[in-house]
Amino acid sequence: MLRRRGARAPQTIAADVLARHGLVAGSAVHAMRRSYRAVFVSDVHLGSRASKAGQLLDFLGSVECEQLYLVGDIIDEWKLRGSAYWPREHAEVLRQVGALAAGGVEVTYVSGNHDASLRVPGGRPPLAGLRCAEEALHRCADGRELLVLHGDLFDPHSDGGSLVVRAGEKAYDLAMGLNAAYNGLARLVGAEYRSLSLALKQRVKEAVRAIQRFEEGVVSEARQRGIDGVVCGHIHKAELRTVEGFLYANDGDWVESCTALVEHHDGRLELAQWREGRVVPLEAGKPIQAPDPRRSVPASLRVS
Ligand SMILES: [Mn+2]
Repeated sequence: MLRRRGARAPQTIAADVLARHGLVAGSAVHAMRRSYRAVFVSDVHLGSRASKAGQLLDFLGSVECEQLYLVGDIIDEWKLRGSAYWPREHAEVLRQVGALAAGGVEVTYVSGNHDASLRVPGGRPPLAGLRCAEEALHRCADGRELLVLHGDLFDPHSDGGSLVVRAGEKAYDLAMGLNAAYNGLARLVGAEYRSLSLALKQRVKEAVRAIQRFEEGVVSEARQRGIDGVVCGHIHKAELRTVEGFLYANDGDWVESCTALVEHHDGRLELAQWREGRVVPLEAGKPIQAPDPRRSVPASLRVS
């Protein structure tokens, strides 16, 4: 099937081509990139087939920042244990992160439950030049102090990959899909379908409760430490809001939603999504659209 090309901003593509041929000064290309003070990404799950590593490469290639936080589950050790799946794009993400660190970006890799080997004392960072930690403290340009951690410690099911939450979300999608057809079906076949729908609703309730408990746990940690809020990942649900006066920021994931948390140079925080070949700021509280199923820029035009 033919796919629409050129969804990425044309001037960016042109700049890439010109830069590749040495026809544009580096600073001119820089000027076309979105510039942030800090960028937070998590849950990339490199080594798993679901990882949207290619989209992350495009995203990283179109932004510049002073600090990059990798907020856990960047490498999926659980998957790597059972398979040898490691395509070029996955290696390329680590290479690109290394290049950013070498270029002066302060890169902090906060470990998650899927890359917990980094938590072992003396665990070796996957790349030279990265700061590796279980958690980090980020000071925003406006003075706010945020605890940066993956978040699995607040999920009682994290040893199973937060199955309750994910299964619940799938059930929610299914329930919503069924809902449209439900009334007709129920009339046709009766009580069995009615009880199926009730079971699904129960799963959705459980998932919503699990997410609430997670958010409450994370926020109470900020309260106990006397800081302004938390940046986390883990549950694959991007969010940016204030809970009882504390900031709850979740940078989402690069398995489904292709989202990141960004800090502007004045300290303002924002959620962003890589969609249609560009960075799209997300409005707080609005549902997040599905991202592109595949990379949107032809390989020949990508920044290397
Ligand atoms: Mn996780």
